[in-house]
Formats: sequence, structure tokens, C-alpha cells
Amino acid sequence: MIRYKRLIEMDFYMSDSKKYYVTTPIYYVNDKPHLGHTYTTIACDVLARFKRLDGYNVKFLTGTDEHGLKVKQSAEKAGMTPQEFTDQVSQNFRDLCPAMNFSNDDFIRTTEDRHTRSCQHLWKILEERGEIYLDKYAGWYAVRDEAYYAEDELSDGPNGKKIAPSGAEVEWMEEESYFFRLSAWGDKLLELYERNPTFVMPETRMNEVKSFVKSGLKDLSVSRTTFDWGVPVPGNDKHVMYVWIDALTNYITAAGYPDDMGEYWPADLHMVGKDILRFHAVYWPAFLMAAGIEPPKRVFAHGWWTIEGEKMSKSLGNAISPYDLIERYGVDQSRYFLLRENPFGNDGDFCHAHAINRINNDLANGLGNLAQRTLSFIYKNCDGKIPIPAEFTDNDRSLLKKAQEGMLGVVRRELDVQRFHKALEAIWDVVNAANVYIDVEAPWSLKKTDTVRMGTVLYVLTETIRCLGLIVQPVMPESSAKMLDQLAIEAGERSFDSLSPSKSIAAGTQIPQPQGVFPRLVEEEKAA
Ligand code: ME8
Repeated sequence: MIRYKRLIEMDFYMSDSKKYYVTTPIYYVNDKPHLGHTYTTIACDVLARFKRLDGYNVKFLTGTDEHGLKVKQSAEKAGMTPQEFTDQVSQNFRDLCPAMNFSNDDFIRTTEDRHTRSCQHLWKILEERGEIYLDKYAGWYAVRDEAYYAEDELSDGPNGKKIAPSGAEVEWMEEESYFFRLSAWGDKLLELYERNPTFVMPETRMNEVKSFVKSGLKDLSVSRTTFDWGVPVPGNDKHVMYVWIDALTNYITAAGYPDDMGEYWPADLHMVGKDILRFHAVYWPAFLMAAGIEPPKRVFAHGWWTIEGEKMSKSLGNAISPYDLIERYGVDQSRYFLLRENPFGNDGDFCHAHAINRINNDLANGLGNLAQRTLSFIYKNCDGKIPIPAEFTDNDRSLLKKAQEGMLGVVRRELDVQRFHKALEAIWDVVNAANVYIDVEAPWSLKKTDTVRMGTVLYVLTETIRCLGLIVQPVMPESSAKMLDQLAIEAGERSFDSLSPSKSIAAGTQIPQPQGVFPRLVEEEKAA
């Protein structure tokens, strides 16, 4: 009967258009995945997992951006064809998904047929609508950024070369080019930002985008003739598409464009680093509106990580590999640290000493210790059975209310505005409250004086741990599964509708011998 009800509830959720489509940038295949790429995808993975557990039908997309001059040049350097090269490097990003426990539903490569078809279709629509025209382009081009710069943006670099604001060298290029009439879309973009004030987040980034658009938009060169590693322009094989129009289109390709896009489009969230905000918040909605397609609902630009005070770069050789993080700290611990340490949206400095302290304090001593001391106590003193509670005191009720009722609403609200650090802070308020509770109630003393009360205290703690285990699942899927296994919570009882007093843990449940979930990192003294 219960199971049947659950099925109906699931159906209800699925058909209630509770859908959530979240995307990462598609990463360039000229580099191995590093901390920066991993960070963006972790954030999206947490949102995707959270929404699934909260009853949404989720699509979570990531992938690789494989065209453009930069990739062609990297392939040449490696002595490979662009296709061989992209096959190899794209695989590094694909392999990272299971390694980091990413739950992406799709992995798109811009060299796939579905994507060529989608780009060419979009192009034709834009051309038919008079949004794309053929002309000539001359200007300063930075291969590294795949972008043209205006003369007044440049400075003089060494060897008489000119340098773009990004630090990339530019060269003078002249080519026949197709143009997108971006200049005609300024007002419509400003209207979009007015209509949807959270189209770009955080707010400071919205202001930057608005002032960029208000300063006037120029038409955008959207094809290249100087190389052929790209999607051919339909009807003019001399041209390939500008890598950004090709790249951005991935988000609709994966939703099914040009066929029926079903329920997923418009995307709920494009997560990007601040470096590529302009492409997502200005060019992309302009392309879409020009083609008569609804823009996404939000673009969130997060900050950049530096490494122990330095910019992460290939030349400094200081890029942190995600595999190094996994080896040092574990997958879940790395996921937790990256989202907890730094207000999402701000820049942050990655420092191993901070990682160790944070992981030891919050995970080993905080949540881990709470679960371990409660469950071992039950295992040793109560025949491994969750005790039957007697009447609850105000202190019991207060903790239970926080865990069963208060926490989810706050976490949901914070994650809906991508404030991961605040969501985690709210969860750790409950962890801390439970650790205070166990010390105040001292079940080890009650063992000698009042075993009935001891049972109630242990029940309250176990129920709190169940709620904590449920709510940390999106951030720490493996460790939370271990915690929930230790409480003998069935797989079907782990979605957020189980976060309620009516689904409280059953007294009498037999638990297995508890194992520590978050080992203490031993380097703390050395690093502190
Ligand atoms: O820009 N800190 O790909 P990309 C935080 N292909 N995040 C960082 C980071 C750092 N130090 N370094 C990189 C591209 N990132 C295009 C995208 S989308 C249609 C096309 C993250 O491989 C951040 O999310 O250069 C940034 O936006 C992304 O990696 C850039 O990845």
C-alpha cells in the first residue's frame, strides 16, 4: 500500500512539470580537467542531485567544446589529427564524471552529428530571418581567446606585439565573414534583464552585463575562413562557424533541437565561470531570441580559484588536478570543501591547510563523530536496535523540529539562488546543535541512572542523523549512503519527502556494526 502511494506521488511529480535543466560550460579540449572545471561541475551536480531528491525531473548536461583554431593548433602540436586529438582529450573529461561522482544525464561533444545538425539548423533560421549577413571583417584577433578585440582595448606587449586585456597576443586578421546583427538586440536584451532580474546572478554581475549592453553592441562576426575545424556554414563551405555560436548551441542540441525540445527547454540554469559570462548573458539570449527560441532562465557566474595566492595556469604548472584532490581528501570531502569554503560567486584561494582544517572540523569531528558515537553507543548498549522513545522533552522537540522540518526549507531556498555555502551552513547548524545536545543530554551518564530517558535521547539523535544523512546526499553521495546504510534506511526511503516527522526512523530497527564514515586527516598539525 505504502509503495503504491509512493508511485503515485512520483508520477505526480513527474507530470507536474517540475523539471530542472542545468548545464556546465562545455570545456575546451586543449587542457586536462583541473580544479576550476571540476568546481563548476560539482556545483551543477549538487543542484541536479538535490532537485532529483526533491521530486524534479532533472536533466544535467556537461561535455566538451571541440572546434576552433586553438584546438586545431593543439592537435598539430601533439602530432595528431584534430579528431584523434579531441577523442583523446574529451575522454579525460568524460572519465572525470565517474571519478568525481557526477550524475550527468548526458555528455555532449560538439563534434557529434546531432550537434552539427542542430547548429546548421539554427544558422539557417537566423539567415532566413535576416539576422545573419555576409560582409568583410578586419581586426585584432586573439587565437587563445578565440575573440576579436577593439584597438582601444589593446596594450603593447614584448616584441612589439599587441596584447589583449586577457593577456593573450593578438594579430591583425582580415577575412570575409558572416555577421550576426547583435546591434539590433540591445533593447530586447535590456527588456529581458528587466523582466527577469535574476537572469544573471550574482547581482553585481547583472549590473556589469547591463552596462556592457547599454554601452552599445556591435554586430558579431560569426564565421571564419582561415581554418576548417568547425561546423560548416550551410550553403557556403568556405566558412566554418565561429566557435562560440557552435559552442553555445550545445545547450539546445542536448535538449533535442531542432526536433521537439520536449519539456527541458528553456534551461533553468547555465552555470559558468565569470570569464565567459558575456557570451552566455549577451550573445546567447540574443541568438535565441533572434531565432524565436526562448532564452534560458538564469546564467550564474561563479568566481575563480587561485592556488595558494597565485593564478592557476599551465605555465606556472600549479593547476590542481581533481585526481590529486581525490587522493588526498576523498571525493566527498573535496566536493564538500570546495562548496563550503568560499561564498559561491566570489573568487577564492585554494589552500591545502584550509582544506584539512575544514574537513577535519566539519566532517570528521562534526558530522562523522556525531554519527559514530551515537551508533556505536546503540550497537554496544542497546543490542544494536534503535531504542523506543518515551515522551519527548522541549529540548528533544527543538532538535527534531530543526532536523525534520526547518532544515530542508532553508537549504532549498539557498540552493535556488546558488548559495551553496549558506545551504551547508544551515545543515551544519543542525550538526552543531546535535553535538551540543549529545553533550548536554549525556546518554552515557543516563545509562547508569535512567535507561528509558537514555533510549529517548538516542532515538532523537538517530532521527537527527537520518535527516542529516538525507540532506547531505547531493553534496556527499557516497558518505551519506554509508550513513543511511548504517541506519538501515531503505533505498526507497531516501528522497526528501522522507524528511518529515511522519517518516521518522522506526524504533526497533536493527543496525549493523557502525564504521567511521569520515576519517580524520593526519596532516593537520603539519599543515596548520
Ligand atoms: O571557456 N576557477 O572552456 P574552458 C574556477 N569552451 N573556475 C574555473 C577556473 C578557475 N581557476 N578555470 C576554469 C570555455 N574554470 C568554453 C566554454 S560554453 C558554451 C563554452 C571553469 O575549458 C569555469 O567554469 O576554458 C570556466 O567558465 C570554465 O572552466 C572554462 O572552461
